[in-house]
Amino acid sequence: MPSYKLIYFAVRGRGELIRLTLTAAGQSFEEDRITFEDWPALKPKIPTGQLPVLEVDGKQLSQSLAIARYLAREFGMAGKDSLEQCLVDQVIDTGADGLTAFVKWYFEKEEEKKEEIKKNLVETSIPHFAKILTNFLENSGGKNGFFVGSTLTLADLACHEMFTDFLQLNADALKDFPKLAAHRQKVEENEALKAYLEKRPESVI
Ligand SMILES: N[C@@H](CCC(=O)N[C@@H](CS)C(=O)NCC(=O)O)C(=O)O
Repeated sequence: MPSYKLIYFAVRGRGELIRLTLTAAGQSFEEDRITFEDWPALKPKIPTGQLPVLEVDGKQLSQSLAIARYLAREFGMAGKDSLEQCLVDQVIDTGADGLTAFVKWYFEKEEEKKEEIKKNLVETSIPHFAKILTNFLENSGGKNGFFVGSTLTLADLACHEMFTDFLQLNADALKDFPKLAAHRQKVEENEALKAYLEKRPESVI
């Protein structure tokens, strides 16, 4: 088994899907949590000048979703054939759209604009994403409450991670989406994830 080291900041952000995947696979990994003070000195030494980077036996991999998909393939969490992989990917890419919307709120400095973005997320975007994901959950052929296939895939982790963001803006975001609420619970019943989530440091993003 290769050795894994995740280099990222001390937030969930674009590193968390990688952490969740390694955790769900029962794979131990080292972490280098970079402080914002140390980042400018490290940045020029990183292939893309951005994090996360995953070192696999010392080889540096970039791009969070490429890394997460690579790990999912390694650990049998990517879908069993190319159709299933697409059904998993459509959830991952929806999660990426959700993160893009969420970071707009997170990084907005001006209070009035920030409130406006939040209102739009809570009233429009979050229910929109929840409808899309409910549709995927109902129509991707998943069994046992999972999106795809009958075991946990990257799709389940991506959906969980997306709503970790959204539930901070509206604790009732899943109230009208009982299948997604049950799905969230199902993911949290995974023993390895449960232990990880209980100890995970609080992080808005
Ligand atoms: N598409 C890249 C985006 C990476 C990215 O935006 N990284 C941010 C943190 S989430 C970063 O390194 N920011 C610091 C910088 O650009 O100097 C990925 O998904 O890995």
